Order: sequence, then C-alpha cells, then structure tokens
Amino acid sequence: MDPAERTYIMVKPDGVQRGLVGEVIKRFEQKGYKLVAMKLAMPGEEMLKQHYADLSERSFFPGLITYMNSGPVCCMVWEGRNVVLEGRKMLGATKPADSAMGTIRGDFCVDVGRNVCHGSDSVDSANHEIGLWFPEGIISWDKADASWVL
Ligand code: RTP
Repeated sequence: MDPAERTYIMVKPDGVQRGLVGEVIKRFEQKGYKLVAMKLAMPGEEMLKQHYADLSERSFFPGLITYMNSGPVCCMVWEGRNVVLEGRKMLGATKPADSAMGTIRGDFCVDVGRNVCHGSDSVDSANHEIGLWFPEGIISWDKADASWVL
C-alpha cells in the first residue's frame, strides 16, 4: 500500500452544472486525501474518446461522448493511502440505483448517463489517466505542521 498512491477524479459536466464540485472536493478532503492537481477543462471529443477508449464498442459510447462534451469538467488528482479503491467506494457504483446511500452517486443522482463523477478503477489506469489529463505534470507538497493556522 503506497501512501503516495494517486487517482484521477473528474466531476462530469452534470456535476459541474449542478454545483457539486465543492461537494466532491469536501468529501475527499474530509476523508484525509490530498489534492495535488485540479483544473476546469473543456476537453473536446478527441480527448474524451481517448479517455473512454476501452468503451468504444459499447452501444452507449456515442451518447457518453456527447454528454461528456456538453460542458466543462473538473479534473483532479488526489493522493493518499489506497486512494484508488477508496475513491471508487466514495463515488459509489456506476449505476446510481446500485450505489449505496452515503456515496456521491448514491446521494446525488438517479441516471447512469448522468452520474456526476469519474474515478480511476486501478493504479495502472490512474497513472494512465493522470498522464492523459495532466500532461503538464502535477505538484508534490507536504502537509505542513498546522500550528500556523491555529
Ligand atoms: P467512470 O469511468 O465514468 O468512472 O465510470 P465507471 O468506471 O464506473 O463505469 P464504466 O463502465 O467505465 O462506464 C463509464 C461511464 O459510461 C456511462 N455509462 N452509461 N447507458 C449505460 O448503460 C451506461 N453505462 C455506462 C456512465 O457515465 C459511466 O460512468
């Protein structure tokens, strides 16, 4: 278990439009994870097709790309122990009907085609997605001794 494990979390266009960026950030911060990169982006179709390349043969793929291309997304990288698996748990199951209450999808959506957020499903895909969405690189920082905020 790598304490510096990283995952790629993205608030999808419906989440940005509904003002849920802060909610997603709040949950990851409160859990104890560290934000190491964040930006708002209008990625365009080509980028989205690369991100979802493994789903290109699925019947819902065209609709997925149209939805993902309908507005800005908020791209983030979070760091911490077991953050890939724990992050997926915090998002909830892909289908909101299967998502437990208390998860982001369980609490905030009803439609698999508008399911608010994305999270990497393995350490390998996290590394791939972080490289895809943050080609400029990301920062590293240490949590300071908190005495200066008291
Ligand atoms: P994501 O990549 O967005 O985190 O989602 P996931 O791993 O939980 O699920 P995945 O199977 O990779 O599906 C990617 C996204 O495609 C949309 N989807 N629509 N209409 C449908 O039946 C359907 N199935 C999947 C969802 O937005 C899902 O998150």
